[in-house]
Amino acid sequence: MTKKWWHDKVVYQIYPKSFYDPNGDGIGDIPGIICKLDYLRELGVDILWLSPCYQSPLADQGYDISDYYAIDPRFGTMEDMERLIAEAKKRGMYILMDLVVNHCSDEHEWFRRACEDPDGKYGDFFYLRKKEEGKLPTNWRSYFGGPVWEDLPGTDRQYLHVFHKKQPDLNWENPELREEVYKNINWWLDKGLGGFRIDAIMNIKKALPLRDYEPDREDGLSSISNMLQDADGIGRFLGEMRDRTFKKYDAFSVGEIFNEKPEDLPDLIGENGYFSSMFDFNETTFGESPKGWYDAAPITPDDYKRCCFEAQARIGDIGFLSNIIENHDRPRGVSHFIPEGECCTESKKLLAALNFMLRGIPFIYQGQELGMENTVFSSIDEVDDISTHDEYRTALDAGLTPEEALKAVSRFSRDNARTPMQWSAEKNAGFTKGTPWLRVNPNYTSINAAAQMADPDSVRSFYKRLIALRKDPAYKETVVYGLLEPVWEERHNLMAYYRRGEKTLLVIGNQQKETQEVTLPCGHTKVLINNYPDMEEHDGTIRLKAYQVLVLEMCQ
Ligand code: TEU
Ligand code: CA
Repeated sequence: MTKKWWHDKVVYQIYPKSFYDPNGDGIGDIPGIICKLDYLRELGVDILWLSPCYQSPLADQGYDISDYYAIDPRFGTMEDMERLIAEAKKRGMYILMDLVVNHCSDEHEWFRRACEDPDGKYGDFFYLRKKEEGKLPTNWRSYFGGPVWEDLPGTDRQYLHVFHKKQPDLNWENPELREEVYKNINWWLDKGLGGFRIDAIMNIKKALPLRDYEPDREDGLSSISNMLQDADGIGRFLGEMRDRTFKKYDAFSVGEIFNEKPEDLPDLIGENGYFSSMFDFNETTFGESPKGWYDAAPITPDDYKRCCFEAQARIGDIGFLSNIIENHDRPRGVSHFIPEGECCTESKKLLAALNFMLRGIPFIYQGQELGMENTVFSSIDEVDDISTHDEYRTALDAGLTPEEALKAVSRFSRDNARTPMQWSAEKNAGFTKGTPWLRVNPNYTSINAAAQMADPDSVRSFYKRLIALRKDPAYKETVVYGLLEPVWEERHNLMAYYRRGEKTLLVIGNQQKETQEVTLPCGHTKVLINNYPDMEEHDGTIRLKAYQVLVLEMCQ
């Protein structure tokens, strides 16, 4: 495998709106990120991925862009963005922006011009169809609920939106549109970005001609995934985008890719793949139901282990996955993956180490390093996220009571990850001096960065140690490139694997509160990571405490 500059990096995802708000309008901003660069440098992360901060009506919190060349004034100015890139560079850090080009905003100039003249140049930037009385062009269900077709204002057409109706899909079949996208990417790369995280990219290729699919709910509509399975030929677009943009800059690109076929992995992230990396969503999507969030199955520690190993086996030596515990679309990982009632400092550290030591590029979502947890919603009115509102309606339609529906969607709500970053025990968790746009999680008085920075046993201090191990010249080659080999796979609530490179490391995690023993196949020379002050060992047998996790250097 050809070595790349991003292989040994650690990425930190920032959700700008909820990160830090120095000017007190309740909305996090780019100057706020600059204020916290030293905090991030101290943690040890190298690459910062910013969720969108382009000009946007924020119908989907910035994933609806109305000008790709402007920063939304609520987040700052273009000068702030340039300053952020420069200040990060001074600290040896890279900035990634979010590339959202499956769709734009209905307030983008292209869309306005399409409304003015649907038969003109910009009409063909979108998927427009003649409106027919009583019949939609296709029966696809939008990701955010309801049909994907909406009337194009002032015309006799309808336009396609696989996400929200304020997010019209762009027509990638049109070469002029593609040119606009590449121009935009290169414009940003010229500003000195390290690369992009690429949003919802597998949706850019539609199965043509557009047609109906088998309805899969009572609403008579069909999930977008049914259409996507039928869509061939995305490689032509992705390869062209790579060659025209990322490749020329040796930029890092990480694709948000769902439902890929195993045989496509080499094309996606292999040598000269379309992307540098792609997320492993195997764990986060486990248990999802086509019916909706209310019907999702919980994930057990054994499922978690299986999902990780499956993803690792599938990718093998083909390329580098990007490993996540959570992101801005998911509940907090510690609340989701740790069995109910057992979320504590030890179990949080265990989850951190088991994920961080996998082969691939570790991503940390803001607050994950503190073990931030899901919040509590006492009413659906406290929820901002459009996806949660849609899933709530779906649950009610399925016959759940309002209380049951709220409980069901609270487990998955994207707002769990979007509550303000917990900086300190001061008012509003030190996030803002004004009124935060989304309520702060009330547990900030005990879970916050200030307290954890002062505590060598905090979750954050543990993350720092994991990051330091990845960068330690003695272990780096093994942690970054070492092959992963599962061990004791059939044992219940035990996840263990070797990383074999220049050295041999053994990662062992006891995923339960009851102790359990493992007998090592050979001796070890060093305990590199331990979430307890000690390790109980007799004659090569280790007695693991509740949620104990270890990284051992083994005798060769
Ligand atoms: O998410 C893409 C995606 O597939 C979503 O449907 C995801 O499964 C959903 O958010 C779960 O509720 C990306 C972004 O990460 C997300 O924030 C955006 O809302 C979406 O694209 C549209 O841009
Ligand atoms: Ca602000």
